[in-house]
Amino acid sequence: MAKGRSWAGQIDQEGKRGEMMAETVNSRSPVALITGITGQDGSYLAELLLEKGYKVYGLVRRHAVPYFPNIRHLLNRVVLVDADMADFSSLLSAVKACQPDEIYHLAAQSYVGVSFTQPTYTGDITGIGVTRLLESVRSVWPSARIYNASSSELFGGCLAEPLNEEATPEPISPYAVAKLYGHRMAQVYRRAYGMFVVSGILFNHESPRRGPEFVTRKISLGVAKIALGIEEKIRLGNLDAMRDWGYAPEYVDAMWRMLQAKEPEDYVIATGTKHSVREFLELAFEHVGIHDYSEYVEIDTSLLRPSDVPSLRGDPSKARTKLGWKPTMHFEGLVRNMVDADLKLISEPEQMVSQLQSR
Ligand code: NAP
Ligand code: G4F
Repeated sequence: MAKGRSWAGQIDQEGKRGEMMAETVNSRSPVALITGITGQDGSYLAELLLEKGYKVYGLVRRHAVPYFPNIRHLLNRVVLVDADMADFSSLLSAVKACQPDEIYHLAAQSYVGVSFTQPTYTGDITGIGVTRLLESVRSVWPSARIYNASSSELFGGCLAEPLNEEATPEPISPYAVAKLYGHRMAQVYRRAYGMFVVSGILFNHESPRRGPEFVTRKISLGVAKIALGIEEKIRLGNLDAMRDWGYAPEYVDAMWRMLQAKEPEDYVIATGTKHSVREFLELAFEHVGIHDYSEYVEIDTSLLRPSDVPSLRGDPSKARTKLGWKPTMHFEGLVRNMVDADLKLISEPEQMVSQLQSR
């Protein structure tokens, strides 16, 4: 395999350039390694890269019961590699074995709430994990282009909106501090070693593959269960929090575009609009014909965070101008899409059972 293969260059509005290059210039498929392939973003990204003709490796940690619902439909099309973000030697071996052109680093303890109860674990996996990966790549395969999953949580304490790449980070959770550390280390490896490392500062993005503890999926699942008479209530915390919610499949396309750009730069990816948890809740219930949700929702104070980000809204202008990226899914469509998917999932329980797969 030739070292330093690259698709560098400007891409057009439709992102066609990479596809064309794959067909006409590269004699063999580009190779991608995805950490966090079993998660929401990893699964959509794997689909996107397979469509574009990549050979896709996915890094997975050991599970007592391997259960990969998000990628079960891809298991015969991707190669899974065992490694853990806590373990440097396994990451080194993975990078050496795959020799990827592009690495998408998505693995993390990604739940903000848990970062308050597991702050050192979150620092280790979500923060130091980035350095373990960067150092592995620098040691054995430095030509790889690396995407690092940064986060709008960096700006949790910022009051001015919309937030762009120039905003000064003000993290207010252990998760956000860990992400800021990873974000800064990515910049250090870019500057110090000339590596092609970019961070995507992604605002919240959701889908039917979102983990069930995150508020949007918790609501879509809860509403579907209530509509089908399986449950009576949803327990929630802060309904006033506002987020800039986009659609995950569109956000993984932005990740890919960042790695096709000429220069490694960091980008904000967001819709530029925001809504409250309460609005999400109202729309989700409306969608199943319930016009007053109050009897179905209980506020559980144990779900309130020690410090909660009140509001986030991003400015994706740079990504639009330089990457030709723009979101198309609107908030109402996202809510309906998630509720419909969960109504279907719960109505067809055999689907859930068949998701228990061994590798
Ligand atoms: P997710 O669904 O929670 O997926 C996290 C992935 O990380 C899973 O594949 C998980 O594997 C893996 N992982 C966790 N700990 C690991 C470890 N010790 N070693 C190896 N793999 C490990 O997250 P997501 O929503 O797809 O987000 C992807 C990335 O973007 C994350 O870094 C997240 O923090 C960041 N981010 C997400 C959003 C968002 O709104 N979704 C916004 C900004 C940034 P298991 O299946 O084994 O648990
Ligand atoms: O859905 P959430 O848990 O997402 P949060 O905290 O915004 O984090 C997500 O987005 C970040 C990007 O901004 C990512 F970096 C991160 O990895 C993750 O993907 O909570 C959203 C809001 C919070 O204010 C929370 O307090 O919803 C509020 N909320 C209210 N009740 C709840 C609940 N959140 C959860 N998870 N569960 C509730 O019952």
